[in-house]
Amino acid sequence: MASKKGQQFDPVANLHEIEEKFEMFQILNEEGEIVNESANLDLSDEELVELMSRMVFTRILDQRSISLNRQGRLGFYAPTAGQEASQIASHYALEKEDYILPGYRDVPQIVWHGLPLWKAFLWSRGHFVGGQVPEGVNILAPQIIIGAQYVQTAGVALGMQKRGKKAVAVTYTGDGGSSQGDFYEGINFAGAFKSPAIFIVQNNQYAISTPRELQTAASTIAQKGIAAGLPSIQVDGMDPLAVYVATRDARKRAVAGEGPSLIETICYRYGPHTMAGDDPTRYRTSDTDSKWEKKDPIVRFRKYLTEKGLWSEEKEAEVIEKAKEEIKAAIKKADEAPKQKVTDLINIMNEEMPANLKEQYEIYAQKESK
Ligand SMILES: Cc1ncc(C[n+]2csc(CCOP(=O)(O)OP(=O)(O)O)c2C)c(N)n1
Repeated sequence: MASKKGQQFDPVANLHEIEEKFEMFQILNEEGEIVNESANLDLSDEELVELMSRMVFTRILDQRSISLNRQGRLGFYAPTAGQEASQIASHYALEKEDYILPGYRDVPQIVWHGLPLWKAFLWSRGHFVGGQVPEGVNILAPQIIIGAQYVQTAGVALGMQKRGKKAVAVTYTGDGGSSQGDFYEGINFAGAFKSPAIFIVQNNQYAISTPRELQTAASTIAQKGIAAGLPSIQVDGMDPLAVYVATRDARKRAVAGEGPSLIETICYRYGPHTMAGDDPTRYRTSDTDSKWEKKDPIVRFRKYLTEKGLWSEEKEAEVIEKAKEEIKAAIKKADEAPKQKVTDLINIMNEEMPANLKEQYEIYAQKESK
């Protein structure tokens, strides 16, 4: 094989050259210092404070959700601590008309997009009301099938494109999800149609117990987007400012008709995979945990904002207090929802009763009336 210049083309050197080009994008370092002045950060002081408040709220929501789960008051729960920058700062770059297609760990983003928290709690309990999204809140229910939301996002983005909407479809998966067929199909399809999508891979280092190193031979997950023709970036997922800017820019390109982008956020989940019983001490060491805790997104953002005179202990205490009250009110409202009945499920699933369900419906209606 000869190159244009008549030299031998070296596919191995070519691979290394491409991989080396992926540097992790960072704006705010672990000390809370701006290390990238050229990043064109456009957030006002109020917006910076709002972003921090949302991240603090989300950390408290995680702590409360874990304890509610342990008390048997929540069902399925996938912890989010450590991923606040990746989740909340990417969401902060979105607009209300954008569509979010979340995975099971992405409940905070859909709550901040408008899903009432009490409904999110009902979703966790498997209650159908949790899946009934209010009109005008552009989200799908969290996806449990790993990677499936990637193909769905390509479809939603194509639909928005065809309707001439100036909005994007945004989806999230983990590093494990990036090994699924659906991942490749989704990014490829959206790339081919230049659809307005943003594909975010939250590389939190583990897919349950499988470490990132065993997930793929590719040295970055971001580079997978290049094969599908997508502008792709690897971002410090513990840095809220870098995540915000990368998502903002991806959104701008998508809305301008320049097609989809891929963002890999390098982050860490502090807790277990879910509350269903995995034990992270069997696949991670406390050394690794503490190495990542030093990168904590809230700690570094707190340092930065405090230095700027925008944040204080009192302000944080206020946000925490308010979060606890909101969470308490939401779980109370979830508790007040009527117990779901089989007849409810049949009613909401069918506009007209199918003949084959009629008999069963009547049997259940009778049972439930007792
Ligand atoms: C198609 C499919 N295969 C397997 C599973 C079981 N499963 C649930 S979570 C998970 C790991 C996913 O890890 P990752 O994509 O990295 O996301 P994270 O949980 O770390 O956010 C697996 C394999 C599933 N839900 N769907």
